[in-house]
Amino acid sequence: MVSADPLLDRLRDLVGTRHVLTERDVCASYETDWTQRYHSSARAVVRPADPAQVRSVLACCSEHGAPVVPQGGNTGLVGGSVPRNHEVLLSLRRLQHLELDPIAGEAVVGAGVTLGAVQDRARVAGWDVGVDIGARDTATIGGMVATNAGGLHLLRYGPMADQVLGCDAALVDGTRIGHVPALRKDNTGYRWERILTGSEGTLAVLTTIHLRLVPYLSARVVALAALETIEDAVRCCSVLRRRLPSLVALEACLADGIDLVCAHTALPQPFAEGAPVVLLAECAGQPGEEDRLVAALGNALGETPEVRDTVVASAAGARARLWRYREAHTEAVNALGIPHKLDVTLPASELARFARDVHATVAAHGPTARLVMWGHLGDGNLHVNVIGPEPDDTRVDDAVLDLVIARGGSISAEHGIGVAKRAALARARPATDLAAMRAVKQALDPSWLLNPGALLNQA
Ligand code: 2HG
Ligand code: ZN
Repeated sequence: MVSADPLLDRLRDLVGTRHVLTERDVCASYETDWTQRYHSSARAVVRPADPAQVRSVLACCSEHGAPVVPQGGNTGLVGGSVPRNHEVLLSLRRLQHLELDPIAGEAVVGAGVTLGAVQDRARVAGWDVGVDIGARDTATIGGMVATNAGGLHLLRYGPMADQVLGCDAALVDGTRIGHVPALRKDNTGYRWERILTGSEGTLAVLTTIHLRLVPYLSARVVALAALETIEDAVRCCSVLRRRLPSLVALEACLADGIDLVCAHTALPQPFAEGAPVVLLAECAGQPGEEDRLVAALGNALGETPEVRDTVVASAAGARARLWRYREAHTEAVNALGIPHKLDVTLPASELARFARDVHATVAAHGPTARLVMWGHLGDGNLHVNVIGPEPDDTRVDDAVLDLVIARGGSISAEHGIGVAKRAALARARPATDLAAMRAVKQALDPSWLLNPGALLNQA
């Protein structure tokens, strides 16, 4: 067969014909992001089997001057993992190496392994991954490190950056950097895992990650608390954080989001009286500690004057039902249309004022602009979702992000910058910071072939 694209012929030699995809229907799921807001066709989807093949693919693309977009589970929400200008899409999903060291409490994981797969393996051995996210069964460890995912347990264990002990990665020309397995203490110069975490595939391609694990706390108790205002919820979070060493999650939903989830999932309202703000708190401990956790969480909530009502669950099914009110927000919003997703952090002292003012900011974009907001309140992280404005109309995004900047917040808490927030980054970080970031990019990827257009622009 005569091919019109010599690069693809070389890539077929490297990874096998079956793993260089060009048929439009087969490529479609790699080319559109989870929100459906970002999509474009790839030159090809290339699926290397292991780190050595990743390095060869990159070397080959470099020789041809071909830009490459790395991709894990494609659960990103900022357009950072899909093509934008006919790039080669480098899918890391076949990197499935998974090795657990139950004595050290560590795991060496291929970039394409899902979080759920690591959780399953670790839990059997009494360990767990410190970060948990709703997309656990699709999101890959490589993608989570590349975007420094935060998730549901950040207040206890920190983001992905705090879980990564080391990494193996490939520079754009195929050079291998980093080393796995890594040592917990190792001060021998630049730590690549630190530099690459959160770099969104713009500096190198992560192939293997060495993770620290945390003890698996299988005894869990979840409570929903009904509150009147965000101010009350912020105060309640502070009390719970001080009083409950077993606390692992503090999430907040608002009444309109709960209504939407109930309509979407057919769940009943969690509180007969309704509640303007619903706080979800989860505590975790060793097996046998359930009663103690129920009592501790119940007492802490009971002694918090702002709390109007509570529902507490410790059995697995009942806990999952309570979590569903929170975790179903993303899918319920997606069912309304293509959302504008603004994942932001505010200082605790500004959360309530921001949550009030953002309604007016969104309403200014027309009567059809609908705001649904929820988030990881214990971390000051709100997920502002707006449905209504056209996907490529960025005015509402700019207005919300400018409000965040004015209140001393961050325009990206845990989803990254991608292409969605690249322009706003220039307003959020000083020009000197951006110039230094560009210098690092230029040094590692002189032709700007890795994930071009994501995070930074070349100008
Ligand atoms: C979550 O916390 C995720 O549910 C997704 O970060 C947030 O869909 C969103 O906006
Ligand atoms: Zn989140």
